[in-house]
Amino acid sequence: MTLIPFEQEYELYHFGESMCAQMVRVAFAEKEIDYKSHHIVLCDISVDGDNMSPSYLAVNPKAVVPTLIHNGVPIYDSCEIIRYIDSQKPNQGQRLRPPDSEKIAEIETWTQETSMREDVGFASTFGTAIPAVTSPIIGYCLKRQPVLHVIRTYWNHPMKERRYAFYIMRFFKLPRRLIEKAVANLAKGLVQIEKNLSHGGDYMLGEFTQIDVMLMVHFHRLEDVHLIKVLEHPSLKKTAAYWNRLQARASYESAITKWHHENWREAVDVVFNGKPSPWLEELSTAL
Ligand SMILES: N[C@@H](CCC(=O)N[C@@H](CS)C(=O)NCC(=O)O)C(=O)O
Repeated sequence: MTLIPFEQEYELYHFGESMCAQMVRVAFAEKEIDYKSHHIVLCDISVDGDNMSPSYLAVNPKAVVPTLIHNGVPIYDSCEIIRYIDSQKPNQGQRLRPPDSEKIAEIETWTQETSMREDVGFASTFGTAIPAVTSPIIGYCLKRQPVLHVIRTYWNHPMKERRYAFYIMRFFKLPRRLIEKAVANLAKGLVQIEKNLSHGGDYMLGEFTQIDVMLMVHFHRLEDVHLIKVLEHPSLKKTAAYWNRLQARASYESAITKWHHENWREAVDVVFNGKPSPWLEELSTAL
C-alpha cells in the first residue's frame, strides 16, 4: 500500500460544508482526538476548488472528501472513518459504538439509512435524500462559475456519474420526481426518528452514539435547505427537542458551525431569500 506523506498521527482532508466531512469532524470532536486539518475546498463550491487537483487525487483517487490519513495510511468513507477512530480509542472521549451487539446492529441499520452511500439509488434513503434537496444550493454555486471551467473540471471527475450530476445541476435542475422521492424518504426517516425517541432518552439509543453524530449533520443541513420548520409539526415534538439537545453539544459548534464557508452561506441566502423551502409543505404533509 502506498503511504501518504504525513506529519501528525491523524490528518484529515475535509471541506467545511461537506456533510460527510462534518460527520467525521463531529466524531473527532466527540472523541477528543486532535488532527491536522487539510481544508480542501470543493470544485462545485468555488472556482478555486482543489478536490480535483493532482495533489489531492494522490490522497484520494475518487476526488471526494473526507479522507483520514492515520500514520500515512488512507482511510476513505465517513462511516469507515468513524468506525475506525472509535475502535482506535474506544475509551477516549465519547464512545460512539458501545460494546453491545444489539446496539451495534441498530447503529449499522441507521448508518445504512443515513450515510452518503454510493450503492443505493439517489434519494432512496434518508442519507441520499438530503443531497437531492440540497441541489439548488450546489446548482447556484456552479452557476457562479464560467461554463467552460465547469465543463472542463467535471469532464475529468473520476466518478463518471458525478460528472453528469454536476452538469445537470449547472445547466438544468434535478427532475421533479427525484425531489418528490427525496421528500417522501425524508418524511419516512423523520417519522422513524420520532418513533425511536419514544423510549424517552436523550439520544437515539439513550446514550450518544454514531447515529446521533450522523443525525446532527442531517438536521443542520435541513436548516440550510430551509426545511427545518418541519420539526414544528405536532407529530415531531420529540425530534424537535432532540435537535435542540444535539445543537447544545460542544461538537456542534466546533465541528459544524465554526466551519461555515462564505460561498455556501451566500448561496443559501440567495437561493432561499429568507423564505422556507418550496418543499416544506409537501414534507409536512407526507409525515
Ligand atoms: N461515501 C463517501 C462519500 C464522499 C462524498 O461524496 N463526499 C462529497 C462531499 S459530502 C464530495 O467530496 N463531493 C465532491 C465531488 O463529488 O466532487 C463518504 O461517506 O465519505
